[in-house]
This record gives sequence, structure tokens and C-alpha cells, in this order.
Amino acid sequence: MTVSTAAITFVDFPQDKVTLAGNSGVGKTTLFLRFKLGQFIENPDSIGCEGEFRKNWPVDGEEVSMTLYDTAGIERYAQINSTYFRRSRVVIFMYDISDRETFDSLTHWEREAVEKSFTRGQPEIITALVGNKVDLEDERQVTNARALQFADNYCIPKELVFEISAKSGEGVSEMFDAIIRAMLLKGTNQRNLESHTLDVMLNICWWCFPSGVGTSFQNESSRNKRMFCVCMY
Ligand SMILES: Nc1nc2c(ncn2[C@@H]2O[C@H](COP(=O)(O)OP(=O)(O)O)[C@@H](O)[C@H]2O)c(=O)[nH]1
Ligand SMILES: [Mg+2]
Repeated sequence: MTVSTAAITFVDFPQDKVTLAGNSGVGKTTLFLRFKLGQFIENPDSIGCEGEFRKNWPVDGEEVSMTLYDTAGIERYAQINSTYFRRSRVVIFMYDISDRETFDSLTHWEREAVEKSFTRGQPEIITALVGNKVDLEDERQVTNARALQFADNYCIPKELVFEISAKSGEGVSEMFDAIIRAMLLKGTNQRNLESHTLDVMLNICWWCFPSGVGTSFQNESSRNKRMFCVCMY
């Protein structure tokens, strides 16, 4: 139920949020650390890594910010909660080319990530498919043709299908370059959306009303883009 309208200024979610999705062991944290530190860390769990890192990535003479999110190993113990994926600008679906099961699990990850990012069907979400551990060519269980077929089924453009090695670094820069270009093509990045004013409608949040704070925000110009109540609904 809408109770009133108001104009407020607030800091929006980061428009450069890039999340990693995929089974434990595919190399998400190794890729995250390569992005963050520019090197291969043999035993990523040993250095206790926090789950997000923002940096400027130079592409085509521009410096564009990207904030990469890692699950930080949660998927080993529990389902990833929706806060992790919420409002991702880009989701990178990652599998291990030497482990067929990690590829087969991507249907599960696609459902999880795209639903929990609250962006299913929204044109601005970018999805990429990444086969990691290409240095293990002799142990390959997933062909590039299969990956391209998957991408086709899930509307991932073939320019965003990659095979990389987070260990050797092969293909990693090219992958981030292409993702940044896709973000630029779709017209948003952190530089112009860090903070802005929106006309909003205050709504009763039926999840926490009447005991909780009971309000959430809705962007008047885009009814799909409801801002969330502090109860996170
Ligand atoms: N050979 C090879 N091993 C890798 C590569 N990327 C990660 N690994 C190894 O795979 C294991 C799991 O990596 P990790 O980043 O922890 O996977 P996560 O569970 O998806 O975060 C570690 O032993 C990494 O050293 C790669 O490109 N090639
Ligand atoms: Mg990890």
C-alpha cells in the first residue's frame, strides 16, 4: 500500500557489482585474488580473504571501476544468500574444464544467481561463462563446443564465453576487458551512478509491518526496481 511520496537522495547499490558463481573448487577465490593482487595464490583459503574488492580496470584508454565479489567459500557449507547476488550488474558463471560435474551444476547456479540478483528478465544484467583451469588441457572433460551450447541456451553472448587459467593468468585480462566493455556498452558504471536522486514512493512492507519499521521504497519511474525495506525484503 502506498502511503506517501517523497524525493530523497541516497547512495544506490554499486552499479559495477560483479559476482562469481560456481561450485566449490572451480577457482573463484583464485580468480578473485588474481584480480585483487595480480598473482596466483596457491592456497587461497590460507590468507583469509574478504569477499569483495573494487579497483579501476583500464580498457580502451578509460579507467572503469569494477567491484568483484567472491563467495568466500560459503557455498561449501550453505546456500548462498540473496544478499550476495542481489543487484549484480554482472554474474560470472564459472566451471572447471577438467571437472564435468562443475559444468553440469551451472543450471543450478544460473537459477540461483539470476533469481537472487532480482534481475531476471532485466536487460541490464550481463552474464558471462568462464571455464577455468585451461592449463589442465590433458584432463579436459568439457569441450568449448558444449560451453557455447550452454551459453546459447541461457542467452549468454559468445563474446562473453571464455576459457581461462586463474593459475597461469591465461585469458584473464581479456575476460575482464570484455566484461568491462559489455558494461560500458550497456551504459552504466560507478562513475555516473554513485549517488543520485530518485522520486520514490514509500510503501508499507508487509513482511515487517506492523512490528518492524514497515517501509520500503519504490522508484516511481520503474516499478520493477523496488528498493528494499531494512528487513531486506
Ligand atoms: N591447475 C589449476 N588450478 C587452479 C586454477 N584455479 C584454481 N586452481 C586450484 O583449484 C583449487 C580450488 O581453487 P579455489 O580458488 O579455492 O576455488 P573456489 O572454491 O571456487 O574458490 C585450489 O587448489 C587452486 O589452487 C587454475 O586455473 N588451474
Ligand atoms: Mg573460494
